[in-house]
Amino acid sequence: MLRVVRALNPILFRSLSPTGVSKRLLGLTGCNVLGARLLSTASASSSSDAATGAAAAAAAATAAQTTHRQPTLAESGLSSAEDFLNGTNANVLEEMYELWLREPSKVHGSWQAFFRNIETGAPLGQATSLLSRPQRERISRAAPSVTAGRDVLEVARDTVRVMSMIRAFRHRGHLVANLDPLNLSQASGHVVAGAHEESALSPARVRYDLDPVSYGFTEADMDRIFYVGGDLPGRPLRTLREIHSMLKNAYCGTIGFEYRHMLSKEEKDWIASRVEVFGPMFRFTPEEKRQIWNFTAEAELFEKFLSYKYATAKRFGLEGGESIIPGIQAMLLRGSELGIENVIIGMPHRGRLNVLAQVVKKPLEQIFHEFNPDESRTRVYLAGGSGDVKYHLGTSSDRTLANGKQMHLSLVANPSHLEAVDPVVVGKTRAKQFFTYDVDRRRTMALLLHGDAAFAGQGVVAETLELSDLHDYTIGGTVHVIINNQIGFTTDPKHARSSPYPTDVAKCVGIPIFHVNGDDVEAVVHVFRLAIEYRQRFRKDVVVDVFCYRRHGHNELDEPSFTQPLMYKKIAAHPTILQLYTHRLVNEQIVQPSEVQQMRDQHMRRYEISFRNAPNWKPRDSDWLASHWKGFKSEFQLSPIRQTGVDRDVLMRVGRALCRIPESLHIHPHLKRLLEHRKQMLEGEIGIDWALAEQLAFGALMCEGTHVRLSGQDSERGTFSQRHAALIDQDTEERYVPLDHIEGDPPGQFRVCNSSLSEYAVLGFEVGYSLESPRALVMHEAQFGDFMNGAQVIIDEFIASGEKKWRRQCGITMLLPHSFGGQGPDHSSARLERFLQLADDDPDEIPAELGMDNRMQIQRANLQVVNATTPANYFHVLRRQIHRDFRKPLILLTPKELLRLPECRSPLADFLTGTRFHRLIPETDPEIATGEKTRRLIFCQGKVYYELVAERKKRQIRDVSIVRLEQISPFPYDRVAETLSAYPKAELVWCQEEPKNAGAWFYVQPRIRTTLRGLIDEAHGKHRVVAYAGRKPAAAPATGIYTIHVAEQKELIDQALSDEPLPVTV
Ligand SMILES: Cc1ncc(C[n+]2csc(CCOP(=O)(O)OP(=O)(O)O)c2C)c(N)n1
Ligand SMILES: [Mg+2]
Repeated sequence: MLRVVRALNPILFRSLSPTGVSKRLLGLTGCNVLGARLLSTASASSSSDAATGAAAAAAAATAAQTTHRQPTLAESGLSSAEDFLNGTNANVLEEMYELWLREPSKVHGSWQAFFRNIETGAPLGQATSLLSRPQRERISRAAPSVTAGRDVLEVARDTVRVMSMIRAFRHRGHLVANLDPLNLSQASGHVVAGAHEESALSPARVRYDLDPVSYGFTEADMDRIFYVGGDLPGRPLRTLREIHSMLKNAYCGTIGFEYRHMLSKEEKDWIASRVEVFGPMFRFTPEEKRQIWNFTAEAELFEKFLSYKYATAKRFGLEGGESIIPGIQAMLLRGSELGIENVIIGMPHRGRLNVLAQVVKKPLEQIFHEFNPDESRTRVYLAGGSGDVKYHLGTSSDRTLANGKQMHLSLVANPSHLEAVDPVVVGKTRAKQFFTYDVDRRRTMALLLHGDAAFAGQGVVAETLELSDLHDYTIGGTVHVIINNQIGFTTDPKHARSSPYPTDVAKCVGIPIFHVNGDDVEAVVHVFRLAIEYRQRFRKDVVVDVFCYRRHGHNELDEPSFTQPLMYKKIAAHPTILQLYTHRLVNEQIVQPSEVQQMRDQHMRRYEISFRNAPNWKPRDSDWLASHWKGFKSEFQLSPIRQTGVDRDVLMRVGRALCRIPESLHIHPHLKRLLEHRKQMLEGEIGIDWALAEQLAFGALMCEGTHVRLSGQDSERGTFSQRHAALIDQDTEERYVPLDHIEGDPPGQFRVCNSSLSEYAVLGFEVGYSLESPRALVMHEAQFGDFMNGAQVIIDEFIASGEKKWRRQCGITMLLPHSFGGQGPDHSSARLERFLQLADDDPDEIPAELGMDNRMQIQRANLQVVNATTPANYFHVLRRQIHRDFRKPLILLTPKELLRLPECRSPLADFLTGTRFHRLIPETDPEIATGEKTRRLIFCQGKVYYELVAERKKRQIRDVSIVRLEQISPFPYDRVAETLSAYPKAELVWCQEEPKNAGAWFYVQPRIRTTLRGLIDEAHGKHRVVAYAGRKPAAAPATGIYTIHVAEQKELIDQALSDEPLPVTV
């Protein structure tokens, strides 16, 4: 309240000269306001307080009735010794106060008490309630007579109406802000979708809401003063005209602030304090204006230059939206002052070349070269990859900004799939924050640019936003920029979204949205600065929606008038942003007309020089594997195969942490048994199971300095209640992560996190995380493998093809529960076939080098698909991801039934130094016939192996060998060849539980055939063929009827173990 008094003192009593005051108070306003204020505060207090407050308000309101000049203290006939209740006039009040300040004893005791209370910070209403009892009693005696008057109610009503008007501007002012540079008809659906005439969003309706007339005010009220202290910044007493004009400027100018949906009062107040400014909201120095002008020119002329030089090329130019470039530049500069050192950028096609050139400072020579690539040089650059179109490529750079600060910028490569890069950028940002100890996330930020249609339409936008405030996924805020050109290809907003703005989806996480007219480049710069200030202060996402237009068609070769003839007529007649701004600065005499051409020539010359040098551009080595990736091998440099076994002491150290919990932690009794069980496994009494093997792998990697991150729905406990990587106290729900308590504080950190219920964004996030540094084992786990097709875009575009397109390695590991246990069509299959179909190893060609010393098969492949059938092999394949000098995506099918199968255990010895991953596990039963005595050789993968073995044992079959393909892709030709040679007379069978049109059959069949062809002679079975035992083709991955599942499973096992040879289709 001190604030109110402080504000009130100079303004109400000092700053207004008596004449000024009397002018203002003509119509009785000061006391009106004071009265209303007293009334409003009193209404919230106790009844006796209310009476006092109301009395004072009524007194003020009575004065408000006077329509002529108010008397001074001398004229009033009042003496300074006048009792409190009789002081009803603003001038008198003012003079009384002045007098009290000079000589307190000269005013009546009641006034002394009142002013004292005000000065000590009492709210206005309470200021009277703090009077002495007799004073209050006199007030209450007087109250009935004055409160009965209707003026009191009018005062209260008018004040409430002013507040309602303020509220209307805050909530809805943006709907009639001057946002659209083209001023398209809103009813046509170009600007605010759904804003047709009858709707509540129609501009006419909104404008009426914002008009004082709609609150019952007339022109005569416009100069009345209202008390708005605490509600609006600046002087607490304002005329209605001032209030209305300030609100109009603030909310209906070229910026539309949409933020009242936010829940945090602190954040809303912060924004309001920056928006509701009496006077110009932003003012730039002449130097700043010239800088903005220069950036605008750079952006516009760059597009012009490209259009001259490459008239027939698609570049998805920025024309119409160039002001985002000065906006981003200003944001970086302001960000650097606020601590930002790294910016990771993701963006679509629109304006990408411009951002690359002006913001990321990708060498112009390289950009121009990519328009006209020299084939042989490009092949070198691609280093065996397939490359991508120029507007998908990423890059990074270190810039020195105008203020001398350094900033690292990286633009992440992306596919055509709009918005798919969003979670990837966010994950990469999180990883960078982790590896640079950016604990409060103020040094590294993400900047995501979006198209208006894509932002509204693509679900991954919402999924990514939902990650923004989650403990294990937050990055302390992303700045989102929408290049809102009011069109998506050929589709108008009214057909592209149901929400008024493209940005409405961002409201789901309660973040501010700043809409801005892209033609007002200064407003754009202001808003970008505000956005970064908000991000740095509150560490949350923020959206800048730049309303602009697309000067050409979707690309420069497209004809936009086929579909938007009226819009494009307007665009053709519309001056460019640079023209508009130049005109403005010339008018303001900040730019001389003679400089305009000079500046243009200067930029064009610079572009021309780079253009001429473009043919000489050579790729830099540093482009390939930068920063954390130094020393990692490309597919042309051998990375030796290493053992992945671990010293017993290390395993025991990890094991102790896994089995020991503090006494103070009260865990569920079942978990106590689980820990006991794990102890027995480590002591060698029983074999090690899947879940323990996994955590031993994690712990051992941590001891070696690797950061281990596992994220997915329910990953802490594990879908099948097998993992329990975090233990929960039964009394307090405190979370205890055993791997955080390995003795000796290992250098690698462990993070296991339950994710939001998203596959697309969460997998994208983890891919981004794994792109940042090779020094982490980053795993994403699907709750069931079936659900991963929700992330198919990430799988196809980043995991399967990212390295080949963009020359960036990625070691993401996907854990996909997969097996046919009768749980129905959607809890059985991780769609193994999809991953195998994406694998790029050649089915018809056996790699030349497959020895331990020269094998580079995985290095050259695009991904690995593994289904380990033993805990030890699982342990080793996880460790192998890190124990190599390259990174490669690993698709790991993981078990369900095997998690608790006693046969699926591995002895401790299989984890120790000297052991490693086996791509193929041969027959292990010594009782089974070998060599020529083997009648049938079954190849299989996954859980069905255990079922085959159990049935073979039951039937006492000894002449059928069963071999497991653990690494399905790249296909282990050498190990399969060895096996085939070892059983020269055996009939070959591939057995799988997946339907025939799924699983691995289509993938292994040609490769087994190729392997057989490669065998040296007939004796080794050169012309043998492989038969199929398994389910028939099916539309759904599995049946929903358990009994049918059982019957099918029995049938395929029967086929595989049948006495008669199986039919072969070649
Ligand atoms: C997921 C996806 N679907 C469809 C497309 C095809 N496509 C390319 S650009 C485009 C229009 C995008 O409109 P907008 O997001 O407004 O960006 P603008 O081109 O207007 O800048 C479409 C539909 C795509 N690239 N990605
Ligand atoms: Mg668009």
